[in-house]
Amino acid sequence: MLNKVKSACGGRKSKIKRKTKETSVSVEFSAPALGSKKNSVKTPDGFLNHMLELFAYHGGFGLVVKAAGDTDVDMHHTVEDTGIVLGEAIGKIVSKGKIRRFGSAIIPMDEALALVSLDVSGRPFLEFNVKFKNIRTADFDYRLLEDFFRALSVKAGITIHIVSLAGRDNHHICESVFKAFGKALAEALKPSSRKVASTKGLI
Ligand SMILES: [Mn+2]
Repeated sequence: MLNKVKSACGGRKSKIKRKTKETSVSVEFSAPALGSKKNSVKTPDGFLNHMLELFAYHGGFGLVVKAAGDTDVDMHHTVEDTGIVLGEAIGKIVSKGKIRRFGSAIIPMDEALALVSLDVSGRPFLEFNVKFKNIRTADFDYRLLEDFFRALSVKAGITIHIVSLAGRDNHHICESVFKAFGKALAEALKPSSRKVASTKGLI
């Protein structure tokens, strides 16, 4: 993925649409360097919207998400496919320029504290060490967030470590995770003057 580092740093904006028999998802994503602040997140779930808005705001990203799906089944397909398409959108801009590659953030939300550390390396991996107090509220199954981040890591080619260090309230735990993910990704996607961010000479 990152072996295309000789291409221009411009074009740090992407748009991906994906339609299956289960879901229809479109994502527009732009890196902070572009200065876009166009944010609009519309999925069938208010909690997921809230989390994606936090991610975009605190990362300084431009983000437009439109997602619909077979929510009469449950939210699984829609949450996972939103992760797939957001991951593809992120992966698309990564291949177009030289970036710092690593990014980390430790972010609190009241009693909750989350660590997110990323390697935008073309190597998909997810470590999701987050313990929720209850697996779901009436509206949202928190376990789906692991599926969301796994899909994103695979499609974007990012090693993602997410560790919840403290927290009592699930909403706060999730907020600290999504804010930290936004901050860490913004750091990793910053332009780098190096030709290749690896001692191998190729990522
Ligand atoms: Mn909130």
